[in-house]
Amino acid sequence: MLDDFHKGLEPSAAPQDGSNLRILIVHTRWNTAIVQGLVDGAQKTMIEQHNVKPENIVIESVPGAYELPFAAKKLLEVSQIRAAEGASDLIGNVNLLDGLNLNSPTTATAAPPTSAGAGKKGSRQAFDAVICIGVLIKGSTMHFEYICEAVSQGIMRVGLDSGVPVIFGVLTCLNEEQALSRAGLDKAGKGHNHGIDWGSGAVEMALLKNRTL
Ligand code: DLZ
Repeated sequence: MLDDFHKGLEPSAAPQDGSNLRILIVHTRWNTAIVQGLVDGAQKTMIEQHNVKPENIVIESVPGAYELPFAAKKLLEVSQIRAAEGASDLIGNVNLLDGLNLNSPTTATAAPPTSAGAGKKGSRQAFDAVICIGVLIKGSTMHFEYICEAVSQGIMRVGLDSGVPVIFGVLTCLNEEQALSRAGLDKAGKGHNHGIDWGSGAVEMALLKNRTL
């Protein structure tokens, strides 16, 4: 065994300043206590370690993990449209779905993402990254396998199709103990909150997306 073996995400060598970034977290309402721990870990890490402004982290929820890809895609499109419109009342934890017809074909009119106006009060900025957070726990049927496959493929597709990084923050666990441990909520206190890694990963990938070579 190597002495300096690092289990989990090795921090990036480059500085990861998220002060101009706007990040969307979409989380499920299944297994809420565990999910909340993961959301908290991601949010805290982005604010405390990467200087993301609290008002630039938008948090939305969906019923279950299966709904994550759709919500990520839809909310990304909405943020891109609003950024393009340049309207001024979108900042903080606003419900992006308010007043919007989720069945409208917005993709056709979606403008490219922009980071213009980052951090200015009252400005609109498209999301620079999305973190999809959920916890899937295996039951006695094949349901788990189907949802895991669909969600992981769906989340990958949203990222590649939109050009905006989407972090796969979904625990796929064989039992509740595994999930608690991976949210840092196990009784023994030996677990690790993967939300921390997802927060750092979102900032790193958002900076990569915005990088001009
Ligand atoms: C139905 C279901 C089951 C059995 N288990 C979970 C789970 O462990 N974690 C989760 O996030 N969602 C679960 N769901 C709900 C599905 O993701 C989805 O919300 C429904 O099938 C409706 O599309």
